[in-house]
Amino acid sequence: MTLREQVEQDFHRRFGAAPTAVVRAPGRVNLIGEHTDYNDGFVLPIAIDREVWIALRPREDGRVVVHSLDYSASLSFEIGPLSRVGTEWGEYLKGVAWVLREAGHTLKGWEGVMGGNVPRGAGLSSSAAVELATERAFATVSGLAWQPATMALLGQRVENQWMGLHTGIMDQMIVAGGREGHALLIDCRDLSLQPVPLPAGAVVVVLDTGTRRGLVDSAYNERRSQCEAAARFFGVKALRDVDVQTFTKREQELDPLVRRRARHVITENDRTLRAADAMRAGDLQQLGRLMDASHDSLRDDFEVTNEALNTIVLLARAEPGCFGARMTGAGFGGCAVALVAPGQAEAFVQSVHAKYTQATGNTPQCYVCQAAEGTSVV
Ligand code: GAF
Repeated sequence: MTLREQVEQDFHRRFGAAPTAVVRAPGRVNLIGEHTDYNDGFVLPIAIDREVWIALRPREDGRVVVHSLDYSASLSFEIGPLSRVGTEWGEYLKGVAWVLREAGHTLKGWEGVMGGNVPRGAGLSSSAAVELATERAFATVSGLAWQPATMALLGQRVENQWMGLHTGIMDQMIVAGGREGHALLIDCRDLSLQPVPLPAGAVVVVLDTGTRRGLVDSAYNERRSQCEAAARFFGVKALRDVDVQTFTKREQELDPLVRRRARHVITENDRTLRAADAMRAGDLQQLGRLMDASHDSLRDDFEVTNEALNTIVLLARAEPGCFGARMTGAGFGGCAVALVAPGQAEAFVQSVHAKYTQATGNTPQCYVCQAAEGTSVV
């Protein structure tokens, strides 16, 4: 049974009728442009065919009642002044109600069933998928206009101000605005998007190391502060405003740690723009080389990889048909992404799975994914 069928069936069982709407929001894999979004830089993610689904219908009493299939738990709250009580899954839904009201919207209540298959804490944006699916549910029952960038910014506010995580805008932008069959080159300063078709000569393979990040928030915030220190040194608003040449001229004046952090971001922005060009030109060798260089920079300069990510990336690169591989998302665990020739993808997945299991004792999840459409009502 598909996820859609599961949430619809469970809805029927709980509420005694068919849902009046079904909404979905995808997870994402970032192909390149890591830790650049909060530096006003460039990213090149795809929305993937791993999703969060909600089957729902409006309620007349101003309450939201949701059952989560994944947590086998229900949540019920009244739309009105809300307070945050923890970090549970339900806080994302309450946070969305809070942010939409803060933005001046009048919300109607609804009841629904939610289920998803975006692995949690794996760097595939399961939380942005929950945020955007919930926004779409509220928008559907309350008649709100759906403008992806506006909704992405509100989703980011939930993350930043309700959940207390100081993340950038990439995840919500791609989850809201993804295009089937395309990556999106996103300018994280002005939020403009350029869809770039995925070349037919490659498929995207997710390699989940099975390791999960710990203590990421503090390490993530520390990286942000180091980037801000570097921007102050160069006298610019964000590292986006420093090009590779300017950096090379003055890098010796920087504190060595801040220098490495800045070098990653500045070269990564450059790689991301070149990667989009390579993708447009169908130059998969070049795209793969840039992905490899991105990983090495995240490992050596930005220091956000772990042993498992470094191992799976090296194993992937050694396989026939692999153009390039790198970690994806915030790092410190979770997933890598590889670009692989379609005819060799099956053998690639089997071989990386076996070799990684043997090398680390961890069982990875390796699968080909498709570039999916952003958040939608079906
Ligand atoms: C996480 C954050 F949520 C994003 O905003 C981004 O910074 C990413 O890490 C690193 O590129 O997914």
